[in-house]
Amino acid sequence: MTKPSILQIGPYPQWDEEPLNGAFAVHRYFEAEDKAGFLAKVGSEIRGIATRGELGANRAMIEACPNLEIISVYGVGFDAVDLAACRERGIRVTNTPDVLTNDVADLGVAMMLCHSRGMIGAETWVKDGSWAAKGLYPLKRRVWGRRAGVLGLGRIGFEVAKRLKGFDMEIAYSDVGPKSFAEGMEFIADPVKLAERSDFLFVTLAASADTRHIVGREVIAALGSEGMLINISRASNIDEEALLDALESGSLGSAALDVFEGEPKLNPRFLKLDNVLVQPHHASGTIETRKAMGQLVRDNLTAHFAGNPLPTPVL
Ligand code: 8YV
Repeated sequence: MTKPSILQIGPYPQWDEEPLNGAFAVHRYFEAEDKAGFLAKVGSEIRGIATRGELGANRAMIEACPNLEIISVYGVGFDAVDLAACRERGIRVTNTPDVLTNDVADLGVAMMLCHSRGMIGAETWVKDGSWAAKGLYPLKRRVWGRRAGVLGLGRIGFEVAKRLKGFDMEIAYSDVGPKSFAEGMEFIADPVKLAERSDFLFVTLAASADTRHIVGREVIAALGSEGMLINISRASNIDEEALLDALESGSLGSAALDVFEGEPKLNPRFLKLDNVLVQPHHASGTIETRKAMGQLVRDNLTAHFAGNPLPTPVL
């Protein structure tokens, strides 16, 4: 039996490459120098796309593959897949929810702790001899007992909130409506009001056209000069220009960010700031979780080509 042809949009760890190549005829898009030429050559063979959360598949790519049946996303976020183009042609879409939830929540909380307590600067203080030469490290801000806001109480937001309870924090959240499972958390519909009463604001919303720049100038101003913004969702949820302006002027206290517009290239303004903690979009980046994500990408493709129900369908 001939193996179904797959277009692979970005690299995966070796432990995924081997089984993927075993089960499918894999065309490595990310290695092609002339991407358009590559697509023109292999496009008609392609029945599946294996991509990554942040890379997705746009309309031009989907159109270049007239026999495409399924897009399997290595990530929970599918905002970079053109769903309208998929719907028009009945193309199935899958993602990798649940398996990454705890790791993403862990990194969000770790970023809050690390940044609030100034741990990166503190390490430099030790290693560059400042401790011995200058003495005590400047005092930083407490985490426990303060007020946290969670913008988007989905799977990841809920796990963030659960962890924050362990720090005796006062937790509130915004979502499309109150959630029955949000015990001990205050529901505040308006993100501006949520930011106003929060010391730490976690952005844990699934990104879509509707949530674009939901954290805009008003929310950032409401969080204020003592507040910290933590983003473990997608850059598009935040107005990055407004964020940079506020971090530069000090009207926002600080930010801890795992995602950026145009990543992996960052706006160079971020690199000059001491009040921002930057991370390379690795909230799901543990060996355990990435293995589970890779397995789910393959399980979805395998189920589709065997005519079985998809384990984690989006469309
Ligand atoms: C990436 C993610 O997919 O889950 C998501 O939506 O963005 C991440 O898990 C991951 O970095 C692999 O590319």
